Amino acid sequence: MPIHIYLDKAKQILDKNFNGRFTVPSVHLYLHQWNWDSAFIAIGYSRYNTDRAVLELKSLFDAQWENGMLPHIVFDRNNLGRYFPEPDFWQTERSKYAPSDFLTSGITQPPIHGYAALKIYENSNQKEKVKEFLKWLYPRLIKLHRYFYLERNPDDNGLIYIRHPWESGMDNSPMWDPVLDRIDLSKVDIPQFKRKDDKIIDPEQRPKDEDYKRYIYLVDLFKKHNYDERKIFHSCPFIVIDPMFNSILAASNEALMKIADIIGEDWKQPEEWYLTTSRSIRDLLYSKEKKIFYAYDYIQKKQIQVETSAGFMPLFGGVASHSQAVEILEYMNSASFCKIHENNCFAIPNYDRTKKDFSTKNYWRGPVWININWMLFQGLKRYKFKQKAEHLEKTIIELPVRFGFYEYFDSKYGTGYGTKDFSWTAALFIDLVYDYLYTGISSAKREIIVKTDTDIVVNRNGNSVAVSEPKEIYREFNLLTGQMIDRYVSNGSVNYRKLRMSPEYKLFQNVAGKLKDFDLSVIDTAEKERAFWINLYNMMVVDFIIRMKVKRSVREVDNFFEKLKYEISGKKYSLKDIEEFFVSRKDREALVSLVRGTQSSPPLRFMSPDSPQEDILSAVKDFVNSSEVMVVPEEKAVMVSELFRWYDKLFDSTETVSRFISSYLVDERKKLFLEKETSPQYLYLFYDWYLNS
Ligand code: 2M8
Repeated sequence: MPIHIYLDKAKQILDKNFNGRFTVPSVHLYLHQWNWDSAFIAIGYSRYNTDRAVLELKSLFDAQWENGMLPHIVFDRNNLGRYFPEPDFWQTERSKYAPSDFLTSGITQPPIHGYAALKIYENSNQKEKVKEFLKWLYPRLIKLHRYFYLERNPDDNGLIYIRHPWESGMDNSPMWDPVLDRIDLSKVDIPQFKRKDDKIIDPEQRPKDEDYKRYIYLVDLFKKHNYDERKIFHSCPFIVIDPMFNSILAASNEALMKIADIIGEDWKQPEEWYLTTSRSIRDLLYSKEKKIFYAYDYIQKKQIQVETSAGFMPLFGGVASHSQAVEILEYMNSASFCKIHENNCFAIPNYDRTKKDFSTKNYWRGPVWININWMLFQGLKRYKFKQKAEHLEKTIIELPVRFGFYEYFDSKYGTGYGTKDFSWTAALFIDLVYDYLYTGISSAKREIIVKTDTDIVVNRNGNSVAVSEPKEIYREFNLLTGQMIDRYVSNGSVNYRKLRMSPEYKLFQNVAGKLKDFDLSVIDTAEKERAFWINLYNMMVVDFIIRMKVKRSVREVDNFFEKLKYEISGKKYSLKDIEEFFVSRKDREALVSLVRGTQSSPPLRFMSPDSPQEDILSAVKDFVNSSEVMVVPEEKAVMVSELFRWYDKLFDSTETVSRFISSYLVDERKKLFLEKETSPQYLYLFYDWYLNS
C-alpha cells in the first residue's frame, strides 16, 4: 500500500481522537487530555493543520495552575467514569493553585511544549498566525519553567526532580523499581481503589497491581498535603531526577530562546536555564564507566544504575558532550538495545534487552515506543549520527505500517500492544512521513533534488570511441560488468566512491558509449537476452547514481526510472522500459532480481551471460528470505515488499504472491503456512529507498 494511504489513516486516527477542543491519546483507554501527548500530537498536526496544532497546546495551557504547573491530565467532563484515577480521587481543589474552571490531576509530565511550539512555527506555512499564538504562549511557558526552577530544583543546580513515576511519562520503567520498592506496602495506608486500565488492556502489558498501589499511595500523600510542594518534598519517598525529563526541559529552554527571538522577547532567562540544566546533566547524571546517563535518587543521594532509553535522552536538546555522545551511541548500538541491521529487534527498546527482567511486551519495561524513538532520532540527527538516525526513522515509519498505530510495540516481533489507534504514534508518524513524501528521502539525509523534466541520455556524453564489432562490445560489456561487481561490491553493498574513481568504470563508460551503435542481434538466445537486460539495468542504475552524484537515494533525482536513459542500437531505453520488457515476458523472477540502487533490492550480483538462471534464482531467494518478505504464521500475516504491488499485472492476487514466495522460502514452517492458509492477512512493507552503498 503506498505510504500516503497510511498517512491518511494516521490523520483519520487523530480526527477520531479529536473531541472539538483537544485530542485524546486513545478513545479506547485515555479519554482525557494528557500533557506531553498533546505536545507530540501538536507536532503531527503542525504538518497539515495549523489551527489544530495551536488549539492542542492552547487547550492544555488553559488549564495551567496558578503556580505554573501544567497538569498531566486535563479531564473531559463529558467522559468521566471510564478511567482511574479521575477528579474525585485527585481532589485538586484542595490546592489554592488549581484552576477552578478545569478538572485536572495534581502532577505534571515532561515539559516538551516549548520544543513543540517551535516546531509548530517551523512547520506551519501560516507564520504570522503562529507568531500571534507564540506571543500568547511564551509567558505561559516561562511560567511553567519558572515553576520547575523555583519549586523542583532543591540544589539550585538546574536538575529538576519528579515526585511520581507518572511524571516521568515512563510509568513502570525499571528505573523506578529501586525507589518504589522502598515503599513497604505492608506498612503504609493505601486507600481502596479499583483499576480500570487492566480490564481494557491485557494485564500482561500493563503495570502490576503492586505498582498501582504505590502510584495511588503517592497520589494520596499529595492530596493529604493539599498539593503543597514544600510539604510533599519533605515527606515523599519518591524524589528522583530523571535524565529524560531534564533533557526535555533543556530542549524546551533552547526552543524558548528561539521563540523569544521570533517574537522579540529577551532570551537571557531561558538561556541561563538551558546552560545550568545541561551542565548538571553532563556532570552529575553520566556514568563514564557504564557509558550511559542514569536517573538520580535524591533521597539516597546516588545514581540509579538501571539502563533504559532515558539514559540516551541527553542527545535530545544537545545536552551531552561530544565524547559522551560518542560513548552512548556505542551502547545504544549494542546488543543491549538494538544494533543497526540486527534482525530480531526494532530501533531502541525501552530497557536493556540483556537484563533478566526485560520484557518485550510489558509497557515501559522493554517494548518500543514511537515518541521515545522520535526524540532519539532528533538527537542522533543533531549529533550527526546519521546512520543510526536513519535506522530509527525507518523503524518509526515501518512499525505502524506493518503492525498498526499501536501505543507500543513488541521489541522482538513488532506486534502492537496497549491501545490501538494511538494519537502520538499517528502524529509522529505523520511528522516523519511528511519529510519523506516531500523529498522521497529521509530527513536525516535530505539533499538537493536534481530535476529532470526531459530525457537525459546518459551514455551519449561518453568518450567518442572507435566503432567496434558488436561481439566485441558484448564481450567487453560483460567483462567489465563482472569486474566492477567483483571488485566494488561486497555483500551486495556497492562502494560507489571507489567505483567512480576506478579504471574499470572509465572503461565501462566507453563501452556504454559504444552501445549506441550496438547490434542487439548478437544476443541470440532468450537466456542471453535475460542476462543482458538484467545486467544492463543494474549497471545503468550504478552509472546513473554516479553521474547524477546521488548521495543518499535515487529519489534525489526526479524521474530517475523514467527520464534517465541509455541509447542502445539507436533506441532510447529508460529503466522503466526494461522493466516493461520483463513484464511483457511475464518474467517475475527477473523483475524481482533487478537492483534498483536501494536497500530494498536484492544484493547486486553479476548474471552469467549465457545461462543466468541460477544467478537469477539466487537473487530471488535472497530477496524472499530477507526482511522484504515477512511471513508470520502466529499472526496469520504476510508482509511483503511494495514491489509486488508495482507489478500487479504479474502478481495479480495475493494467492499468486503467496505461491511465488512459498516456492523460494527456505523456512519449511512458513512455506507450509503459505500453502495451507488460503487467506492470510496481507500487508505491504514500506520500501527502503536508501542507497545500497
Ligand atoms: C501512560 O500513563 C498513564 C498515566 O499517566 C496511564 O498509564 O494510565 C503513559 O504512557 C504516559 O506517558 C502517557 O502520557 C499516558 C497517556 O498516553 O499513558
